[in-house]
Amino acid sequence: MKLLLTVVLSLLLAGQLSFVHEAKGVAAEEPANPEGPVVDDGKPDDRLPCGRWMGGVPGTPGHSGLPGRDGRDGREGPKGEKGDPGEQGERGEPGQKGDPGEQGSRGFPGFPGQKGEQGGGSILAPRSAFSMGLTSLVSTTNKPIRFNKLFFNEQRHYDDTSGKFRCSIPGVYFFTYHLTVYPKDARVGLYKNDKAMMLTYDQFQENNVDQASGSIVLRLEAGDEVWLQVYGDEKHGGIYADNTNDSTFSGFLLYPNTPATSQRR
Ligand SMILES: *[C@@H]1O[C@H](CO)[C@@H](O)[C@H](O)[C@H]1NC(C)=O
Ligand SMILES: [Ca+2]
Repeated sequence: MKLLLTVVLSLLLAGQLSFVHEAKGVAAEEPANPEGPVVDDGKPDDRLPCGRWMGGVPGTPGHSGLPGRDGRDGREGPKGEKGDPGEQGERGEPGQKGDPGEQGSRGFPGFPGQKGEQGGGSILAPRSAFSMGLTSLVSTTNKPIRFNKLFFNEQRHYDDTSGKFRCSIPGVYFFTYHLTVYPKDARVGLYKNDKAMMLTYDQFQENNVDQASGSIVLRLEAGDEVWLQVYGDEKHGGIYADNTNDSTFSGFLLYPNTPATSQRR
């Protein structure tokens, strides 16, 4: 197509050139290019009408013209096929640690455990407990207070004649006392085998009734004795009781010694 256009343009240009030669009256001159347009060199007369001219030999094709301008863009082609997937990228650096999440909901309860093995020793647990009270004012200061009002003394480990608890089952014991103080100060000691383990002091207030109390946990061996006794002289013997104001002394075995623990104190 482009070639054809070039040929047509060349022919047109050749025609124009021959016309120019005639118009300037230089048609007689031999053209520099031997292949240039051949002109009748008989009698040049540019005033003669074209009709009278004899048809000459066709000229040689002219030079190629300048390249034409670019054509318009073609229509958009159909969409191409999907390409192959790209290669996997390099592994990135690990991110920062996130905030702790919220606590989850409570789970289901677990299955019950297996039944334990039968324990050794006696089926009946060793027992030792007492709870005694006073029936009247304490008059003596140099010997154990005799609690002879019975609340509980099934094993008879508390002796209300001597006023002492006597240990039969080695183990750990709990003792407690709650005393009414009247009409003078009270200072009482909890003794274990002639040694005061703890002391309680209450100052009596005039026109009043006071209380003194104490508690202790002790490990005892068989034969150990525990009791309460006024600590000091007679002016500290204000330990009192009547029908409506009790003073009590209680104790019980918390747990017995195992064979391993009975060695140590
Ligand atoms: C014993 O308690 C009663 C109230 O129950 C009281 O009126 C009385 O004064 C108390 N006894 C003594 C010696 O204070
Ligand atoms: Ca007091």
